[in-house]
Amino acid sequence: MPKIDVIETMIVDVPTIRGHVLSMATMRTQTAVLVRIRFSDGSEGLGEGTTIGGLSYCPESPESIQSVIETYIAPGIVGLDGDDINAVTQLVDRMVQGNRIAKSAIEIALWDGLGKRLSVPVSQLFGGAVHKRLPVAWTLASGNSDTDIAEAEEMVERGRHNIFKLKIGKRAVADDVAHVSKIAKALGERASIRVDVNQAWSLQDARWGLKGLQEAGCVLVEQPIKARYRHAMAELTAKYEIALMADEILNGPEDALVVAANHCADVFAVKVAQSGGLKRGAEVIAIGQAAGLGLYGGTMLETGLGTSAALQLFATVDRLEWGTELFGPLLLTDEILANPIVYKDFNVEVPQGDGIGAELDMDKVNFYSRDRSKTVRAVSGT
Ligand code: MUC
Ligand code: MG
Repeated sequence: MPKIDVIETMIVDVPTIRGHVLSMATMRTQTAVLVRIRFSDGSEGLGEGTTIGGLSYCPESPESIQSVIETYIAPGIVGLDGDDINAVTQLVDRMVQGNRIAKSAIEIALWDGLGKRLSVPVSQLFGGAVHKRLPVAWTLASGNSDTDIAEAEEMVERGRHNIFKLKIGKRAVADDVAHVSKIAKALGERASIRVDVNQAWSLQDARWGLKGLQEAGCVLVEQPIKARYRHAMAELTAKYEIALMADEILNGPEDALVVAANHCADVFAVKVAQSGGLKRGAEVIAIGQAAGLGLYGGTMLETGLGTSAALQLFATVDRLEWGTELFGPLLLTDEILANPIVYKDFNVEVPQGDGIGAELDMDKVNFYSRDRSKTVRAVSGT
């Protein structure tokens, strides 16, 4: 029995290639929490739990994710059988309320360890991959329309992306609509244009915003208003042709059920971390499929590690009608994987190795690591 022996966490701060201007924060660095589980048979599993913009996106921060793992999760699961992922995650759910990103980091490391021990990719453990590559969007968020157009032109030219998500919600609605319209006109038929408001609008703003966006040729709007305004989300979904995508409202299968049952969205942005792990992510997907909603492979702007894990799951999904946005590693100035994910022909390739298919470049990890790596050791008798 491969027991969970040692759980290590590391926080890495990696600069972004430019300021990433979101309605609630401007990112100049991405902070990822990496997890390594060492098992008693010598095998290892890697995981990642990452959020966006410190505490500005959701109630978990990189520091809370690390602290929850070290203080509450690790001591409770050290010594358990690493192959029994359901037993471990069900225990974690009883010990720890909420904190989905922390739970996800551990759960990914458990799947990675199991896949490596069985010499299969994690996608195989979820029934098998049906895609080798998936369409991948890029986010335009420089804060300037002309810079965004130049960036998008270059991406299209290089064959890297032709789906663009524009981050809006910081300016007045009319200015945002003008910004989107300018970019949509410049790119024309060569690209699909979507926006993410990250909850910044009031319902009144959203009524004008959605009208303007659909006239500008934008095909999808993500989380325009606060997640708690479910009825308003339903009103907007019913009233406009432009597809409405649920993001911050969607924290796991329970929320997915509520969103689907109340017609609060046309599309689910499925995020592994926000769902609480790969299995919970699969449950969100199943609810979306059962409700006839569109699916989109979302990101928390993870490094290549979390991105590889998400690819293992999304590769198993019949149809991701809206593609994915698994470009996280490309937003960073440096690569922390020894085997970087391949992006080409407007697609991201699904890593082929065992487990999640990602190996860390430890020199890079140590270089970007905060000066505080901790280890929780197994107690005797386990
Ligand atoms: C979000 O809210 O969807 C995903 C892509 C990106 O640029 O930011 C994230 C967060
Ligand atoms: Mg979003």
